[in-house]
Amino acid sequence: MDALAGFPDRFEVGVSTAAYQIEGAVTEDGRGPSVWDTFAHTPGRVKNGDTGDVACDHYHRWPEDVALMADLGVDAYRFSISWPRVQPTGSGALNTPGLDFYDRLVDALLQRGIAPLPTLFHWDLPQALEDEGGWLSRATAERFAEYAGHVADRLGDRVRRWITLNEPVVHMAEGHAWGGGAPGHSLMFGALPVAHHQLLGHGLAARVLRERGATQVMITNNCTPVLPASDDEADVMAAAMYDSFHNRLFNDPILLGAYPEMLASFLGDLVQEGDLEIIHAPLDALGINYYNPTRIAAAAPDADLPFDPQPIEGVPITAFGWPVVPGGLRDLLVGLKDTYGEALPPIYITENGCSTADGTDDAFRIDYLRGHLDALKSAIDAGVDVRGYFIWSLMDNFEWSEGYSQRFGLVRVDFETQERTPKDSFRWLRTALAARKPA
Ligand code: IFM
Repeated sequence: MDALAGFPDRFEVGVSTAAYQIEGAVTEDGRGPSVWDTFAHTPGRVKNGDTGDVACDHYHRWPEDVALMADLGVDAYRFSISWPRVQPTGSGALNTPGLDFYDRLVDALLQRGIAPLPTLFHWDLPQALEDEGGWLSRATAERFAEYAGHVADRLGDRVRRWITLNEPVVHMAEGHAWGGGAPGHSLMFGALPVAHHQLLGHGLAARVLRERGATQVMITNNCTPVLPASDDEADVMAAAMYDSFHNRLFNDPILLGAYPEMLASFLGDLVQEGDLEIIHAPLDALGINYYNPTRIAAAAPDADLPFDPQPIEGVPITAFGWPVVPGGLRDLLVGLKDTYGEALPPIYITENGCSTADGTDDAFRIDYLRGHLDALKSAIDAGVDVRGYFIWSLMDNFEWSEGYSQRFGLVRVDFETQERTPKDSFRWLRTALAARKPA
């Protein structure tokens, strides 16, 4: 059992979840509605009409979930704070029972020796803020920083490291460009303000968190190595455009203090004096979520967007239909080092995992994780400073517009009874964690 052998001392292994995907209890103890409550309750938006109303009922069953993590033996737990649970309308009054919930969770994790790694925004914007323009409005960046301060005021005596945003590209693209996720806008390139305002929110929140004693501030970006579908110049250009849109739009301003050239003109007047300095504030570490590479061809001349994603043939696919390419993780990390050089801070893989068919026999997931850990090791051997690896996800949960149809968990959840059953991958990982030599 050597999947975790050969990693640096103190390399952290953890599991990830997100509030709307697991908590349920959406109307309990003063929580306000989020864009995802609205979206999921809109007929036709989510597969089978599923919602996060109950999800994994983690709001009530968290002691059992913490016990599962302790049994698994992970070093850390990445979870997200539900903004509408702690500040129901996204500004003004706080909701004490909501803050109490995270307070108890943090204490329980620390008692079990599991380091908490909270993400402050994983897509569940308070609906009241959406009604005022949401992330299309610059004011939301300021509200986000205020909210970050309130959470740090409550948890900052025990939590010193934070992730500001999860995958701002996906929230921009799915939520505002193509409309497949909440809040469901289809603005195409008109969604770009959502990128700038989230990044500004990150920068403003980073300042506030540091003022409250944070020692490690991160952002989590979803990154994909982009492969042109052919050597044809049009495909190569389209791939470069996609790379700018998906990866560089979020990495460049944070790491280099500038937007990628290909997109800068679309952002125009949005970027006010001083914004880029705020966004480019020192980052202690970069969170990367990796699932697969993306193969891009040029789109038809009359298409809405200039790039056209193509299937990747000849590799296994997950239950979701996503290609499994572990080497893409190595290529991505080495590529980031080549692109950003000294500007690249230490990296944490804050999500990696796969959906598999329902059941507890998930040899597919074990192969997937083993392959990606090997690829990660080879990136570290090639000189990339990677400090941790978090598996998506601790347990089966609400997979956004796919509802409960995609199962990413190390633990199976029966959504009728809420029974949790560890899968084979859970036992595999537990054995690998136990076999690690103490640092
Ligand atoms: O479930 C999501 C998660 O919320 C964000 N990253 C990708 C996962 C799998 O789709």
